[in-house]
Amino acid sequence: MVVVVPSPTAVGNEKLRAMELPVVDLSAERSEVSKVIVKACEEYGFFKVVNHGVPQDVILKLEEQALRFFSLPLSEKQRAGPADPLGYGCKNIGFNGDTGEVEYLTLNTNPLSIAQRSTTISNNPSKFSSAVNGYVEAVRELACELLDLTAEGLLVSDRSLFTRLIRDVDSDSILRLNHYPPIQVDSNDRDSSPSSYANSKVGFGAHSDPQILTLLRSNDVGGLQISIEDGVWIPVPPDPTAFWVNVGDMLQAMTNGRLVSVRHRALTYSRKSRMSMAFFGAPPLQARIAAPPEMVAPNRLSLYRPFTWAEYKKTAYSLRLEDTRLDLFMAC
Ligand code: GA4
Repeated sequence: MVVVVPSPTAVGNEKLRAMELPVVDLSAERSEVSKVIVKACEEYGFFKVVNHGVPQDVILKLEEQALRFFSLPLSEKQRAGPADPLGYGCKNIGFNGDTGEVEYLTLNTNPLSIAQRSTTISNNPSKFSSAVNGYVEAVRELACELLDLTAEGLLVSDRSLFTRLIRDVDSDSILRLNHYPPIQVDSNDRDSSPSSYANSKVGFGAHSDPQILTLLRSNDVGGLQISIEDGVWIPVPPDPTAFWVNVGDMLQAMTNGRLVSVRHRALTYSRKSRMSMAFFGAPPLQARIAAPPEMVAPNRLSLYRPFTWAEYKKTAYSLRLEDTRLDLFMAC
């Protein structure tokens, strides 16, 4: 059940609202789970998954490799950069001047590409690739399970409509490892508790994810926020045992706007580093994105024109992080 606690607090010009976010328990009865997923994706475009089945050791192996990489001196990390958009990036996001208090490593999820990149990332490339491959396989399975359940809940007759795109060998899915450094606090500054957000900085600015579905896992440091109403931000409490899932632009387009691609951002306000790993499930570049007949009706006409993922991705990279992009693909 989703309980809304309306307790807005002003932070600058924005409001923060404590809210209980939807939780999907994958050990529950299947038809019930598919209903909860659809409701969460319609109302929030966002939910938490528990009992997800991704083995803890698979997660910890990748976390250890990520920590090892981010602890290297900058000059060594830069061997894996600059992000083009794959590779190591520090503070610069995209190609149009966006910046944030973050460093990251973005990888294509194809094992061959991972093997090649690993040589610039680690002095034990096979250990690094094996940690990434193990994580990607497990998380891709979870993404597909969630998308199959979504198709069931939406009563889409082609149940593997979404999953097929992510399972395709040419899928453009990516894995992103993020490191948000701790905030620098003056020793006299007592007001640095997370609750005050006094020293918060933007780690990764407001945006929606262009892909189909994102699965995010972070350590026990908070910072993620979602927005379902303009100017109102809902803090997402950290939970290293769970995955946070968000609907991406492609799923919004393929459901003809029924499921919503949620705007989110990451702030840094902690004395501890925040580490997150995000799997972005994406279609192959040439895949045609269009809503299936079940998502369109006389009283719900097609909102978007058909397009390819390559076309959409190119548009996303031509714009700023916070820009809305799906509007540019509206049907006339
Ligand atoms: C947001 C989701 C993923 O992190 C990402 C990001 C990408 C990048 O950082 O290179 C983008 C951003 C993301 C959205 C719009 C474009 C592309 C930066 C940017 C300004 C890797 C992705 O696919 O889109």
